Amino acid sequence: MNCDILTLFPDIITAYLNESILKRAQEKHLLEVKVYNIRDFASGRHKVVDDYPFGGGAGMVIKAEPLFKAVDHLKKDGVKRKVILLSPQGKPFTQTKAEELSKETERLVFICGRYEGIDERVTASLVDEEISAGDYVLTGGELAALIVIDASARLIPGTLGDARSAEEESFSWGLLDYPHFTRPGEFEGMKVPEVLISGNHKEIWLWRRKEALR
Ligand code: 4H7
Repeated sequence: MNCDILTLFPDIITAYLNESILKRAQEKHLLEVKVYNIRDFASGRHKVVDDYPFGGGAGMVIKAEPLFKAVDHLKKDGVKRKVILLSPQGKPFTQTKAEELSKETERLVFICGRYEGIDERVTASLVDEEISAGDYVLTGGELAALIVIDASARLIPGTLGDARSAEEESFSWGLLDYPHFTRPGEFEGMKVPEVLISGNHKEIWLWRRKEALR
């Protein structure tokens, strides 16, 4: 997976991506993420990225120009890219979509909006796909982009350290998980189910499936 992220708050993105599983995926070159500050593509001495919307209304909107310039800059290498906007209007993100993106060979550009949103001409002429992380409003698109990248990248073969966790995740109980227990076998009077302590592999497997579907 190859991603370019356009944001006004690059630190939010790097803070999350430079930890744990996603950090390792990048080290293994299974995931490549480049983060760009939209402000670096704004013109003028003050590098203004937002403006009042035509027709009034509360708040500011990200201007079209810096976003077009940023995408133009990325496309200078002649490589085709799919431009994705994270927005509450987008198509709801699902595990199926994550699987699709994990196999995507085209480079992906994620645009993270802020303020009241972005100039509609960006959505209309620059954006190929609009995705929503869920039916709620966020302060910015950064959290939504991280959700989409996190859920997708962990499905790239080789990303999860333990091959078994990838296998178990894609197992027949689908998105459902079963309860997990760690030592001690009894904690403040609460016991680990007997089958997990003394059961054989098949019994444990049946118990987990039953619990996942409960
Ligand atoms: C694009 C357009 C994604 C991005 C508008 C982004 C929820 C999601 C944003 C907006 C997002 C999601 C700006 C409209 C903030 C609302 C208060 C950024 N919110 N916003 N306004 N569900 N916000 O994926």
